[in-house]
Amino acid sequence: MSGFSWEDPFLLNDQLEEDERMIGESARAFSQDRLAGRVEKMYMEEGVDPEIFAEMGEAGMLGVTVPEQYGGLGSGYVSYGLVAREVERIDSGFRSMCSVQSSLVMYPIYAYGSEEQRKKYLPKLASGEWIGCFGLTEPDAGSDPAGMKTRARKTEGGYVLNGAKMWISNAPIADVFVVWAKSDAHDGAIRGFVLDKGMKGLSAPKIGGKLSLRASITGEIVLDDVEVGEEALLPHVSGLKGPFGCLNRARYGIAWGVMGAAEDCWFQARQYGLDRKQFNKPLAGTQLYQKKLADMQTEITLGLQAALRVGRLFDEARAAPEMVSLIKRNNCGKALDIARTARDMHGGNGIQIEYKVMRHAANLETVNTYEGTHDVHALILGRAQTGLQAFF
Ligand code: TGC
Ligand code: FAD
Repeated sequence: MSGFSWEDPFLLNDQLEEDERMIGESARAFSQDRLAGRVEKMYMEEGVDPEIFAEMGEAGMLGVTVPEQYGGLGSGYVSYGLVAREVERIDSGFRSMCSVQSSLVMYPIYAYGSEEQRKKYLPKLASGEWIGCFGLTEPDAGSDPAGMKTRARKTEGGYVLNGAKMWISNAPIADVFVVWAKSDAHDGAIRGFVLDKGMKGLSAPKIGGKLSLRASITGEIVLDDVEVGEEALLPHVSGLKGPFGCLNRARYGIAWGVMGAAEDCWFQARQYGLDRKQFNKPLAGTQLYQKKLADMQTEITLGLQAALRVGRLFDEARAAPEMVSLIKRNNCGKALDIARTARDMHGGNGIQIEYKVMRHAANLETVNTYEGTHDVHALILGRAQTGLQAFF
């Protein structure tokens, strides 16, 4: 038998290719050196620092799976997951910025866009010079995006867009807006449009007062008779499978990301228990404390292994959306439990910003909800095994 590595029980690192390991290590160095020192202030002030996009771009962390000819890294889905894990180890809001840019803005432009759209947008999104956002959710259409009210009306040479999107990450600082609307020119099918900041009738007011994901800016998108040319339409996809194709990738990245946040909570809780004495002994020397640490270690180890498996299947083009639902749901739910437990294990100190665990727990409330809630993914998995849809 070989030795046991308590922080990497199944030797995940040994299962990575050399280039994946290097990308993961460089994402860790970037996140620790450039993000860790900024997060507390941003979180407390609900601040935003658009410069982070350019820094991430320079570090090669945007568009990890997009081919190099368009400014991406041309790497695989395991590498993308490893980047998400390292960024979310610092804060889910920073990972959100990354996921939206890479999976929800660059991916649809790459996969569904014209060559002109790819050349115009992808290099500047990859460098972080431009910031992107993705508008699917509406005030009255969240879990049920098919119920959206946003409309694209055909005109000579283009479209006029009207509607409102809600809860849109990055929107108030975005240069590029990927927006989904029902198009009357396509029998009411959902189509994607790429809009530029400054278009007449397009605005993106900030949503303030969030108690979660405070280091990531969120807004509405208001479309008031926004006129666009034919070149704004994403030509190569029609229907809900367009936005869902993007969500499959972002949800997959989240499954890795939340394990990073959970690892941070676990490591913090372990160290706190070793340092803190009550009843003349370290908290970590009590049975209840150790059971909690063992549960954290187990769930994180299994969650990372599952994410790696789905990443490998993604790279082989054999990943099914239901696999992504399974790991998004499991890993988010488990990470949220771990963060709440870590908060408890810190006692009163656990509510302080400097101990990080309550910030992670508050963030993970959002991550458990966006990109398909925990229960919506249960319904997707329930439908897949019974053949019966239980949404309505
Ligand atoms: P349904 O009948 O199931 O499907 C309609 C069409 O879509 C296709 N489809 C998929 N295609 C690819 N991948 C998937 N995962 C797909 N799921 C469905 C399907 O094949 C069908 O195609 P076609 O050609 O036959 O028409 O649709 P439904 O209306 O019954 O959907 C139900 C449900 C619950 C599965 C779905 O609506 C859902 O997943 N709801 C959750 C909504 C959601 O995830 N919103 C996310 C908004 S974006 C966001 O949160 C970003 S946060 C970013 C950050 O800050 O990190
Ligand atoms: P609802 O759909 O109203 O759900 C409320 C509750 O009802 C949930 O518990 C849900 O599980 C449950 N429920 C819903 N339907 C059923 C059913 N059929 N059976 C049983 N239970 C059900 N969206 C974007 O498009 N782009 C973004 O960039 C983006 N960023 C976000 C950032 C933040 C900070 C947040 C909070 C959200 C963001 N979202 C974004 C929106 C997010 O995807 C939605 O909030 C999410 O899909 C849930 O929709 P909803 O909030 O309308 O909740």
